[in-house]
Amino acid sequence: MPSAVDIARAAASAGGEVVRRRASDIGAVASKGTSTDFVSETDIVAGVAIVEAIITRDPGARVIVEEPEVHERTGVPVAEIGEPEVWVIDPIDGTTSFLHGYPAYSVSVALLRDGRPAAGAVYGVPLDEMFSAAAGEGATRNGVPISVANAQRVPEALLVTGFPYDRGAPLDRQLAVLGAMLRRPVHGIRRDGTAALDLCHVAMGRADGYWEYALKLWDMAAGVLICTEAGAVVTDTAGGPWTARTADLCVANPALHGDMLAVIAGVSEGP
Ligand code: LIP
Repeated sequence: MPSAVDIARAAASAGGEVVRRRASDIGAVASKGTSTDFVSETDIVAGVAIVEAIITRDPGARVIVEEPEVHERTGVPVAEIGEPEVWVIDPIDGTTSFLHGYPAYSVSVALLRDGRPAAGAVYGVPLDEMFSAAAGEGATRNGVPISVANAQRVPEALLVTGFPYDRGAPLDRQLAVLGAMLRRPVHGIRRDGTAALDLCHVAMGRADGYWEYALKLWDMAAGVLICTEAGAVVTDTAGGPWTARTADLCVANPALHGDMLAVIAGVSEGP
């Protein structure tokens, strides 16, 4: 059987080919319960291709896919996070960007073993970038090793972040932290709408750090491993250890990570 990271790359690539092929004809779009959270037919078709690529190489694989329709179409049941081995899949991370034709979206595939990422791949479709990592084996972009940048403090840093679909309390908290980072003052802040790729930008030093609230496991499982293997510290926004149930994330090289946490900690708990 191929290695877990080889399977992750093959699956992310299979999903990426579907996304690329359908970028100009994305198919039907449905709301996922809010006016800002959507799923397209392409999300589902890509998810099916990803699951099929995994099952072919890892028969009997247990999976969790963001889109429940993928489980329905493949007949593969929804796994539990805590199972010994489970694949966690986001067929299109950055769905909103994809729907609008904004070139920032990715396919994220991770394998968790006992709740910890063991292998992962994030395929950045617009730039044809395959980021991947296996635990203890480093991280690569298109096969070339990558590592985090060395900005030491927020005023030296280019940061990436994102905004939650929930425009209530999580957004209030995020806007307060965003203002504090801007007033620090940070070099700059970018928002591309795909946590998976945001994490890969940090892993290869294009961005110095990343924080975001209210994330889902499938948004970040692969990117967290890629960042860790590239030398980043990955915690929740209070500095606690990352787990598969973490939703609020802070990621950077060790020195900058501490300064980011200090800025976040200095922000009052919203209005
Ligand atoms: C997206 C995340 C992004 C966040 C968006 C959205 P999706 O995931 O990757 O970081 O800011 O609100 O949650 O929904 O495109 O898979």
